[in-house]
Amino acid sequence: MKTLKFAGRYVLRHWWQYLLGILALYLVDQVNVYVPEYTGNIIDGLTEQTLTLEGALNIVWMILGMGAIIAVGRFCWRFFIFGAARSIEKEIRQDMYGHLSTLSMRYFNQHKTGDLMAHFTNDLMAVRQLLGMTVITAFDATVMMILVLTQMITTVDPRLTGVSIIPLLVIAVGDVFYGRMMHKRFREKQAAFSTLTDQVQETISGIRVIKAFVQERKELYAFAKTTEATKEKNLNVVRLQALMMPLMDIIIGCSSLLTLLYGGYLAIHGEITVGQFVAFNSYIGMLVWPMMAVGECITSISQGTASLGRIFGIFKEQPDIVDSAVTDHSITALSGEVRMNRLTFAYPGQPDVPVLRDISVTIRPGETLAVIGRTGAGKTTIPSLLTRLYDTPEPGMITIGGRDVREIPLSVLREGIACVPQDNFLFSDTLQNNIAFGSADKSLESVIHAAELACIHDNIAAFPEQYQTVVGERGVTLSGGQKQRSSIARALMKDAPILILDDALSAVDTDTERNILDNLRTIRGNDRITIIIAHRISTIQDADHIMVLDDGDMVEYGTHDELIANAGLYKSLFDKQQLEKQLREEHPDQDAEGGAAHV
Ligand code: DCP
Ligand code: MG
Repeated sequence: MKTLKFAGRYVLRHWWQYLLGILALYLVDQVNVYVPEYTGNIIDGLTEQTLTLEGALNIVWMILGMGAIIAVGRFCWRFFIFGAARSIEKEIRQDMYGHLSTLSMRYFNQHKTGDLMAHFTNDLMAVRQLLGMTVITAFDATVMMILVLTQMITTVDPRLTGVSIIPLLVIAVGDVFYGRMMHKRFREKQAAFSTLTDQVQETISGIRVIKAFVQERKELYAFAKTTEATKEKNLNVVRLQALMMPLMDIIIGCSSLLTLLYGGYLAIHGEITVGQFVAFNSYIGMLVWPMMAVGECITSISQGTASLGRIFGIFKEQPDIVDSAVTDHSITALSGEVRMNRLTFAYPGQPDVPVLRDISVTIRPGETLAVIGRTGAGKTTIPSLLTRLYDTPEPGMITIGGRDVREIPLSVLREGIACVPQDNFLFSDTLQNNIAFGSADKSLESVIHAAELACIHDNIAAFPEQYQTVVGERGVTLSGGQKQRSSIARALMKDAPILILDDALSAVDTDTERNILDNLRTIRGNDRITIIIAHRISTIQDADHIMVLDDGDMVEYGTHDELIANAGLYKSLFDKQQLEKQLREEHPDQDAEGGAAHV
């Protein structure tokens, strides 16, 4: 019911288009039913030899005029109703996109990208079909049926009408069953098609892995199986259609036969004229499609409403993390110290597995906090909580300038934090646009400045198209380190009070890393906060505070020297990495990329 209300809102906005379209449709139908009558009149006039040339011409002109009205009317109903359906499709798509982008990370973790894409393609198409073609078919079939039957009964003969439509009723009833069967097979066909696209998409995205593991042949076999299954499902649909067509012809044939026999009998006995007999045959022909349309409408309505329901499901979904009653809109910028206060957190869905436990630290403006720890220790969870991709279980666990993060307007919070995420992402766009993404100042000078600080300028300057080089799927492919440094440049463009680098230097060699860190120290000054997450000690040893995380617990905290003296986990990581560095220096040819980094 709510789904219908939801669709109704969009339809009502276009009510006048529907009204005009339906009027045009009615006009076409109305005129259409008169054509056989006039043709019949000509025939009767000819057989009875009462028709003068002038009279015939008049009728011809009438028929031509009707043809013109039908042509214009057909244009109008298509234009108005299809136009409205296309507009509604566009509006729903736009609203859906807007709504989707407000939803929280939890939603995207729980839904497959492929399914979300299907809402934008298949489901919207079914809705457009429902609001366009089905509206037309349903209305047209009903009106046509009523008009033609009335015409048959009043201008020809009620008995003949009764006899000849019996086979056509069989079509209407059979169509309902046909519709059901078709619906099922059609769904299977669509599902098979989804599987096929999924597989192609995975193969293309994972082509590097497939090649590296020499799995091309195996993938080919798997694909052959899927295409075979898809073909089979398609054939199921075709078989049903193929069976239906001749059956339909037989039934229509029966109807014509009955008309011929009984109508002929009536004509011979002078109860109807030859002209009426001919007109009646035309009417029978005109009844076929409204009968067939019944099944079509049922199928399309069931598909359309199912799709509407799925689309409405997205709109029902509410973002978890929004500004609320506690938000203080007088806060317009981030300032002051960042404090974690007995921070404990578990991801939604696994509330019994805390990934951070009882973490308390304070970072004052001008300071750098480093976070180090084994993979899965909970490092990335800290920036996720700070930017409120997830909420802390209790207020006060993370404060900025003494205010809980929930009290700070979401846009102020996120604009105040420049983050280089671990899975850095570049759009299929020019490097200039990628680096300026999210910044008000998009000028080339500022972009170059940020790129210089992130030590990526020389690389970019060496590309033939420099900052206009398009990266990503349709452009050049950057190396891992180049991508990381472009992402750092993007974050530096923002010049935010809080900067977070999440493992953002892992693919950068140690000399470049040193340069970038030196640049950071200069530009961050003594009023901004920097948080660096890393696996490599060289990245973080100069930080003011180093937090060592181990499976969600802060096992050590202090400066590099303090932690070395402490002889704990940090010291053992340090020793291990020193050893690896030594080995590398002794055998430089074995490992040129400096891959010792991961602890
Ligand atoms: N986790 C989860 N759901 C998420 C993200 C993470 O359940 N959406 C789990 C996986 C890990 C734990 O939380 O067990 C900590 O994840 P982090 O991403 O915080 O771990 P790190 O950043 O420390 O790991 P890495 O060094 O590999 O980046
Ligand atoms: Mg991480």
